[in-house]
Amino acid sequence: MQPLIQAIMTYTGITLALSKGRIFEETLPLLAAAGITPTENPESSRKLIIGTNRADVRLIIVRASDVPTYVQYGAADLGIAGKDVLNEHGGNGLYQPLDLQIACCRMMVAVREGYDYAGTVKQGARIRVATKYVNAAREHFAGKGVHIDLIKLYGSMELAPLVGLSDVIVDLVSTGGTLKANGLVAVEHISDISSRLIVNQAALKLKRSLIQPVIDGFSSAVGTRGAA
Ligand code: PRT
Ligand code: MG
Repeated sequence: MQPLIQAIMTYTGITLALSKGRIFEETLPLLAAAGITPTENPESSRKLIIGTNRADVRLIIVRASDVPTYVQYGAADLGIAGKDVLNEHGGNGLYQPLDLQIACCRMMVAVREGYDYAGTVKQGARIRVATKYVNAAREHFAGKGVHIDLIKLYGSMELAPLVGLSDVIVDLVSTGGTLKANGLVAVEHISDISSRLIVNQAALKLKRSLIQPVIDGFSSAVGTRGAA
């Protein structure tokens, strides 16, 4: 086996799964509080396994929606994922010790400007809903007693009502700029979203001496920020 592959496969430290972009950026201060500094920036590096200043801690960079899967199967010991992603994944076998209060946004129902959402709901008409968040959407509309046809998309949901694919979308909104730029308006708030630390339960038992200090470091950083 090549030395690099062997080192990767026989790694005995802990592995934290993260996605690039906002989650990585907002996790950096938490990592710093736990005494961990990545040796490379995933935005500029093509590497998917990133070392840190600590020989016993490494990061893997995966798609946001794949983070729970890596942790569930123990390919990563810990991960950071949005509540939206965890809700769609189901969270099976994952311990969620901390709300990190990062990458905050709201899950909303949005429509084309001028679309009579309240009227359509009142009439009891079926509504076509395009979204990546099918579990959340199903749960939300079932709770309201509204019948829907769900159309699963993987991104750019904002386009769907503009070209007649759907009547409404369920999407995440942070500044509201994307909705506005596409002539959409939010008509209903479904839930507040933030990112959670997730931990593989078997790994927590086997590697508690390495994992618990990371949980504690993150926890005190979140607490301090909340008090500031
Ligand atoms: O991009 P990719 O398809 O790989 O996956 P992803 O979109 O799930 O990942 P990423 O990195 O974009 O988001 C990671 C996590 O950040 C999500 O799972 C959320 O928990 C959280 N988050 C916080 C957001 C937003 N804010 C957000 N604004 N995720 C996505 N958005 C998108 C939203 O879908 C919409 O298209 O940004 C757009 C709206 O932003 P505003 O500021 O214009 O309102
Ligand atoms: Mg994205």
